[in-house]
Amino acid sequence: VDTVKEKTLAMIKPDGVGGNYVDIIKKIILDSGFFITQEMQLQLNEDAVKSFYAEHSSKSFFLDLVKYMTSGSVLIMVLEKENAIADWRALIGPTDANKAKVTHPKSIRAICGFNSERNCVHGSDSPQSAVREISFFFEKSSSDNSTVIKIDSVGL
Ligand code: DGI
Repeated sequence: VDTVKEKTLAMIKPDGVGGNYVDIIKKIILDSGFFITQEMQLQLNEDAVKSFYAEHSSKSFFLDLVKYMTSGSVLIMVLEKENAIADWRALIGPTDANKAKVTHPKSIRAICGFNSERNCVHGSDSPQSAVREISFFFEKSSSDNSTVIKIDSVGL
């Protein structure tokens, strides 16, 4: 039986990049059997975050989330392996890092997250989200890249 590789979008958020967690997170990713097929460090601006998190625009925490996500650079990665979407979600743990520390102490959010907002990492939550989020960062036409400021781009 052929194994079908799946892609998901992973992001190390500003507290992860700023807190020097990039190397440890990448080690966990590679040790867990994922391939990092694309990566790019970015400084997101407000429009980019509002568009990326549009489904949360009516939430009370939305403006705080925008402020946090624009507070420093992020590292965006495309991860590839069989069952990548669900496996990456399992590896990062629950949204609330405080809960993660109790219920999933080995999860990435338990290791480097702070609370339900500053939770260190992102992962696509469904196949539809993965397609949308990967194309949000990596497959835009060059005339439509005004929402993010690219710091460094590495195609692995
Ligand atoms: O898919 P997740 O990142 O696990 O969670 P989500 O899609 O429900 O929420 C997206 C992000 O919004 C989450 O990573 C951090 C932020 N967020 C979610 N719930 C809360 C929140 N921020 C605050 N301040 N309070 C919340 O309850």
